[in-house]
Amino acid sequence: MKLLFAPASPYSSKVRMAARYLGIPLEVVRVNTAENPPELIENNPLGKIPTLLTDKNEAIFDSRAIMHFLHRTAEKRLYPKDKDKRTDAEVLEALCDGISDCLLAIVYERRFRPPELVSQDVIDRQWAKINRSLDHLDRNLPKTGKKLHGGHFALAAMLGYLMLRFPGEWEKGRAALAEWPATFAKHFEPYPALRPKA
Ligand SMILES: N[C@@H](CCC(=O)N[C@@H](CS)C(=O)NCC(=O)O)C(=O)O
Repeated sequence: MKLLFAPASPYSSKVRMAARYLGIPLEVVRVNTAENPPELIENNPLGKIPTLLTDKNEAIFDSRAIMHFLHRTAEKRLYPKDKDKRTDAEVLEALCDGISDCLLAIVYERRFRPPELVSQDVIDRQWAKINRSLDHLDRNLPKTGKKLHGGHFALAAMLGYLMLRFPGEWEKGRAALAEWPATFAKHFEPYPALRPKA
């Protein structure tokens, strides 16, 4: 299977980590979404990554659909069997992906608008959501051991994106959250290689 991805993308990082954890090999193809590459837009009209192309040449997106596809494909599980634990894992993933959405909105606001049109109000509104959510995570970190699930990978990818794009802007007063990536890396060795990178 082939994954259209970019190294800095938190959602791509999440999916790559999950596939590695499950032992599913992926051929990764780096794309630049800004250039609308034909292989991407012909398979995903949204032009977003990650997009997975299966061996039957079906296109699967977005990252959560890919995660659930990987869960159904693998022998090992990516989401807990217990219903309540599974809901907790899915909500954690939704929260972390939602934070990544806010972070990306800030990055795009600065990257794609002329400096005089960048809206500080838009950026502040996103930071308010991010700060509330990071405080919540700092108080409610998931139990992290050998058994990992989709929520762990979404959290690791989102924190990796924060470390890449916003170093020094989120750690203060959130010691537990700031220490979590090191704990995660002890249980998932490929983290340094697969976390979001420039
Ligand atoms: N909800 C989507 C979000 C994917 C997304 O926004 N990816 C970004 C890169 S990190 C992208 O493709 N941006 C290009 C664009 O929006 O045109 C998912 O979970 O896969």
